[in-house]
Amino acid sequence: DVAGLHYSDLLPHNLFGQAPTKEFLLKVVDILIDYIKDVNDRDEKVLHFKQPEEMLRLLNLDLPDEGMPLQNLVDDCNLTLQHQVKTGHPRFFNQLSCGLDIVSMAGEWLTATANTNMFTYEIAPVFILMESVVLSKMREIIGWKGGDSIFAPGGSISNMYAFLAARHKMFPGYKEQGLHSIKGQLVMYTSNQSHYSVKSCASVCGLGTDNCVEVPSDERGRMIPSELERLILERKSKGHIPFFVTATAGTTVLGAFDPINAIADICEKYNMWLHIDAAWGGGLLLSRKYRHPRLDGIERAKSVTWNPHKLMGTLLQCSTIHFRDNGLLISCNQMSAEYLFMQDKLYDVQYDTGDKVIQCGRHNDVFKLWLQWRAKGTEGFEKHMDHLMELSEYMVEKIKESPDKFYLLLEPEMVNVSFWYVPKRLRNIPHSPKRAQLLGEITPILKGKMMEVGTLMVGYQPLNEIPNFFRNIISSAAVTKGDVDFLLSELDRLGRD
Ligand code: ABU
Repeated sequence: DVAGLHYSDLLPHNLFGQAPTKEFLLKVVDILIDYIKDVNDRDEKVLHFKQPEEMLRLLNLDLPDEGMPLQNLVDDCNLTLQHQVKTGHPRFFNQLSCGLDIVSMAGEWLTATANTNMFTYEIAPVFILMESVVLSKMREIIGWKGGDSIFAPGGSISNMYAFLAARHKMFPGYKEQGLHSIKGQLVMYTSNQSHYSVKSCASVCGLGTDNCVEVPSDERGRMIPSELERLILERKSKGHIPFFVTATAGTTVLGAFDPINAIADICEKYNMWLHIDAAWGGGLLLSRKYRHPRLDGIERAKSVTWNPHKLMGTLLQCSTIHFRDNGLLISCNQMSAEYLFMQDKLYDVQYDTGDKVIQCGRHNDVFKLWLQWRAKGTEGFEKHMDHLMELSEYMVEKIKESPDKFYLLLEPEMVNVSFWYVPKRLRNIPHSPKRAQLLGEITPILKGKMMEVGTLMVGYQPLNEIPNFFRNIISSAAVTKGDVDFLLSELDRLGRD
């Protein structure tokens, strides 16, 4: 019992604090283990939705002047998880990152306990070596020998690292002299289905969003290479400098794969840097069955973003950026802070990876992935990818078996299944833009019901001219065919007129 105990009773404040520290931590771990049990219990709800005002009334989030007893903290932990959406629940289909991999989670616990910063070998010797092993394995899977990589805080920042390295390689004077060293307007290209971080990078890095050209995509959401070439020539004719293309391997909404080889041919022709944003689809590199033809040609890119916290199920966050050439990251980002990256240390300072990045403090994102990889093996990841893809194929089949109740928007290339639920009153009438608009109006209403009932969660969004539709994601190892059956029947139950 921790009643009556306070922060000051714990280590390191209390020299004899081992027993109360253990007691407190075991109480917290009990809560975590209960939560893990609930996450995996299909009789438990995915969420207990409350409006923010009601949530604020239920919780006491005040920061007191005087510290509270440890029992209050244990209660806080309990209450926090009670109100958390169970993203690891087998009926959570809402986000690209979901599931709760137990080994990866254990890794995250250890990471928190080690509580180290990832800038120097000096203070993170084992984790720095692990990064090197894991990242070179990932580059080998991409199809490269050598190269360099780094863990970054999310796919958006990983994409930005690619942009920075590309600009540095092609315009090395930028680092010291800034924008004025480049005589002409730089232009970057990406498809109109790509992640918004690409456009954001144009804004943050001084190009302006007008110089991030959106290339049209085909009916399945894949960049049209002839359009890319047309738009490159259009800007060249204005004297601009097209230099960077981001192709997407697994778009956020449709899960589409841009045709990498055709895009690589164009990049080579015009001497442009090809970056692949495979934050979402990169996991399929681990599947011999599904990586082809989707990721064919990825080895021709100069940089690749790949987020293990998505398809691979590693705990958030775990994002990586890989470069075909070695030496670029350090040359681009090195600031040689003398207080951290001294050159006369006891060991080979090449292991001080912190000078390769634009941040200083860097979270340890490798251990949970390394531990998970040890547990599953590369073959285990391959089985996981094949399983997710097969389940998605099963869902598509089931949707096609009920064309009156569900409208499949397109044959997916990945685990994103895009569809409308069709209520009774809209069945048996031919599909038309008007009917699509009505289905689009129903979608958020149905999502609202889903959240109020709490039995499942599926995301929705509009896409260009397409009104709101459901985007179902199967990227959690917890999902079974039974859960897919439940999802469709529950949607039908909630969607009854
Ligand atoms: N970075 C894209 C994540 C979007 C999603 O989970 O839906």
